[in-house]
Amino acid sequence: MTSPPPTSLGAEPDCSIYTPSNYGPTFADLQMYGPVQFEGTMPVIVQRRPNSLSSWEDISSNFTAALVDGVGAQASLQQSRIKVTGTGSGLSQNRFYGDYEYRIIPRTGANGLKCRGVAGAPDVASFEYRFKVAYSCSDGLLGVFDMNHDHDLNAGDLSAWMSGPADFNADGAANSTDLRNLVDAVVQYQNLPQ
Ligand SMILES: [Ca+2]
Ligand SMILES: [Ca+2]
Repeated sequence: MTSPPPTSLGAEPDCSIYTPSNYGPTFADLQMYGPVQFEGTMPVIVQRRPNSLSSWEDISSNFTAALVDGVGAQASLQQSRIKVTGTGSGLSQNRFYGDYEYRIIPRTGANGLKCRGVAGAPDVASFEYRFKVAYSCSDGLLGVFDMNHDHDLNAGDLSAWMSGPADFNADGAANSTDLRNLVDAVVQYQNLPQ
């Protein structure tokens, strides 16, 4: 996985490049700020959608989660990382399949993600990890921001947004923040090597 400059998508911007020959990563690692614990097999919810105009599809049943130690700068944080691995059947079910946008959010309640070593083991603070698995960075940007579906990102998409504003960062409001995300995406797209 390579990490080109982030898009302005969501709270956790990311742009991952995968080639058609490997279809997407089979797991995602989520490093927490401290040790965590959970009951059951899936303390997070995994959702995907083909583009920003589509509804999220819950695909949590295609994945299982394991608790692992931190690595690198977080090596001292034991049992602080959640490894979410695809276990479904078939290429589009056993991995983070290409050309979808994903989001991972913690469950709450009995099978939720809890703070380990904290009195009462409360739920972790809510978070939303979002990423797009695309065959190229340009495709990733197009998939989310190509408002007028002409396979280009330019001023036409800004006009289309003005006519029908979209909520890119999923905060429930289509407003100037989303417009700024779109402008950033247009600039980034125009600057990509062609
Ligand atoms: Ca367009
Ligand atoms: Ca918004």
